[in-house]
Amino acid sequence: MTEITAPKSPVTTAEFTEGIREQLKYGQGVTPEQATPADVYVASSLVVRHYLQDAWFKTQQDMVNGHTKAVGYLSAEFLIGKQLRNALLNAGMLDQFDAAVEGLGFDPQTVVDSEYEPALGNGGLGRLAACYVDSLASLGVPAFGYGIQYRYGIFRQEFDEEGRQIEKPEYWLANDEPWGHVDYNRSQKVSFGGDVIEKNGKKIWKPAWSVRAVPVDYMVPGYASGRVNTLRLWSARSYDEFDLLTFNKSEYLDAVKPKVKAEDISKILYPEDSTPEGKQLRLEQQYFFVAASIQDVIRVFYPGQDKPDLTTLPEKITFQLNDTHPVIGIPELMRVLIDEYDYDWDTAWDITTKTFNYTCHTLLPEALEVWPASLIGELLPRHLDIIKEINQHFLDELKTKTRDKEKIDRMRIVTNEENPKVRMAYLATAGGSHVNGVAELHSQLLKDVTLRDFSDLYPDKFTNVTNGVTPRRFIRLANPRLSALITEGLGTDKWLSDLELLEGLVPLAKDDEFVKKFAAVKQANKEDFAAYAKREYGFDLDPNTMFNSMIKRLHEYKRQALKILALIAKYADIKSGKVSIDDVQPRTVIFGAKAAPGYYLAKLTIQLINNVARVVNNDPDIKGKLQVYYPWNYNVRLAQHLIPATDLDEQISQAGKEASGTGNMKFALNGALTVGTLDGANVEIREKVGAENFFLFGMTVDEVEALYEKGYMPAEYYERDPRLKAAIDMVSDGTFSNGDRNTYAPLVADWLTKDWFMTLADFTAYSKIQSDIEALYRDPLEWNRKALLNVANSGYFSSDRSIQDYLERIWHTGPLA
Ligand code: GFP
Repeated sequence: MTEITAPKSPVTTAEFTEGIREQLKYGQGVTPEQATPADVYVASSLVVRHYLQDAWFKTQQDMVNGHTKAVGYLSAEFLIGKQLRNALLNAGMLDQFDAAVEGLGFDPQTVVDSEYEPALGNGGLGRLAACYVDSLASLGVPAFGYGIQYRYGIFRQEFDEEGRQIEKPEYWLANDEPWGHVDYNRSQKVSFGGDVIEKNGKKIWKPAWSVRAVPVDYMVPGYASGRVNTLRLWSARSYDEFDLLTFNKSEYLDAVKPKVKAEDISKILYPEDSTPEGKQLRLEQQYFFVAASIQDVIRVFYPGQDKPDLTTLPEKITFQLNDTHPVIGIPELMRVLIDEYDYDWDTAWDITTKTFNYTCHTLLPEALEVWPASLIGELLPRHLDIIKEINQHFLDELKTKTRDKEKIDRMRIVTNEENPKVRMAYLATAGGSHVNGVAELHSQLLKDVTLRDFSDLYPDKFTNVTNGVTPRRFIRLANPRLSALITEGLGTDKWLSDLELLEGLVPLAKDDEFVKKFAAVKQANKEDFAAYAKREYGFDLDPNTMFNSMIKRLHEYKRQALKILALIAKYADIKSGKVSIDDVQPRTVIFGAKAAPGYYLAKLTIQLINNVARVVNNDPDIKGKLQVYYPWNYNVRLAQHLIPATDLDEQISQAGKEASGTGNMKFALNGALTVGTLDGANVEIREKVGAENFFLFGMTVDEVEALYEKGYMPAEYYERDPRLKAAIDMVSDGTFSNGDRNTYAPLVADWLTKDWFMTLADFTAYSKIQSDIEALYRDPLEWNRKALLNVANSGYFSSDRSIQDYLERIWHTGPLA
């Protein structure tokens, strides 16, 4: 018998129905007959919040009154995706919702689809933060996610007639947003600019202006844990509109900032930062949310205390810095402790270093933030003082650890040059207890290369936590058919909170009947996706072809260029008659990616992909055997539809550049096979699922390094491989630009003369592995057996396991009693 562990619902269908009726009447002001699906969506969301309210209170009370240290996850991005279905699942109300909504005459899916996706992140980093808050709540660990409620999230991507990316503002807050509770009564003041004066030997910061940070609270219900944590996203408001009666006059004088300028702070995710104003705005954002969060933590954990004993702070909370964006929190906590609560330097430093930890998500040196000291000085003069002092203390400490002067110089937090800079990753490493990378290989490279000097002198600070993804959203919600089959195979649905139970499916890979059921799930998902793509984009996908996806930020190191060049080479093979069309294994290639608005080569790559799609899809010689689609505006929703329908996924970054990847985990867990390099978490995925169930190709980290060392000449590869040459020539000769030879010239020039991420060097190996892929795909039973083994052996990649690792290795805390 199937054992069901799904959360018990706190609500019956009748109660849910009544709740919706009430909300429609008193909240939306409509009768069920007048209501639109969007009204029912808002009403249903509020019903869910209503039933979560008590658990939310209790979680907070237990957190504040108990002795379990909480986690404060500080992140500039939380790419949370749509909330309603996820909240229903975690709270155990899915069936009640479906029945209630149907009873009122609505289609549940249409209601759920009315939700506008909060686009509060860019890619993997932001989605990881969202998976982590889900897992923290599901494990019952008290936690806050702290970030920004951007009014405009990541831009909405469109393509113009030429296939170029157009960025449109993403005004996701245009409609009712029932999940975020705006709490004006718990706002915080955040100040900027001004000067530092000295009075009685004490430094005092006299800021020039302040903004009001208003918390917007999102409930984060755990799956079957009965716990509800908080995601607190700050929204910037002007004091211009503030109620003067309740606000101290003298304070108000420095508070005046025009509404527009103040509200700009939380207006947009990643403002363009090529100008000094853009840079300043980013720093304003970073300081804004960490300063508000630190004050908020003191408010929450030391309620009503004028002189709290903040030496206990590290017992109350541990702050995880998600990349360098929140690192300004380190000098901010020092400032609060020293200037506002009169602690001496050493005590403040002790508290600070015990409270912070830092996760690094990159290996690209340019992605480690470095701020001009002058900018910090202008915007946060007191913080610059403190950073300089941290730097000095740190250099003194280093002198006690090594005599290597060059090494000490390399490790400076504030560089020693005419226009000094502050290295935020170094500040985070010096100012926190632990530093972690996000996959084994990445953590090793952090120690060996990126932060080598630090790991030499502080080896104990360094650790690894391999990323993970939540099985609730990415299997149960995204792939209900597979979920049902897994539950059938295992005889329990406990795998949803203990994903390693998936191993129980391994023996079933020998059972042809089960493998066929698994194949039928994939086929049905492909048909669903084809229908979705038709509805949403007008595409005509053939579900009887291999679905081959590459979805991730568009970046040269991720090498979308490798994929498109291989595709063009295949097209050229067919056009030149080298390959007969009848021998071509039908394949549908699907891209999803946004490029940063100022990233020229990435945008040109998008244009190329769109035009390859246009030419190939319309070429009668191809007979539909090779199809390329690029659904615009890739987001969490599209990922949830596409991942379950994918046969083959691409993880083809240059070895040593992708910190981890999390898409790779989602695909493996949904039964796609991966073609990939030995990079990031691919290495661990391949170890777990078995080398025979993973298509490996390309140079290793050592080979890449050796080639850089030797002097990489991409043109040699172009000359050597005629297929590569044919593909690049086709890009140059105007085939994909209506005869214009200039369109892609900068891209081609870069490939032939620079090609920093060695796309050309890996091309031949990548092409070769395609025949293995196609041979296996011709044997559906074997393909699906391997795909099933990917699912069965990927349980390790649950974000619940990642959080367990953080608890043991870094946070040293656990679930509420
Ligand atoms: C970044 C890294 C990825 C990593 C995620 C989460 O994501 O390798 O998996 O952070 O740690 F690059 P992207 O912004 O590239 O998606």
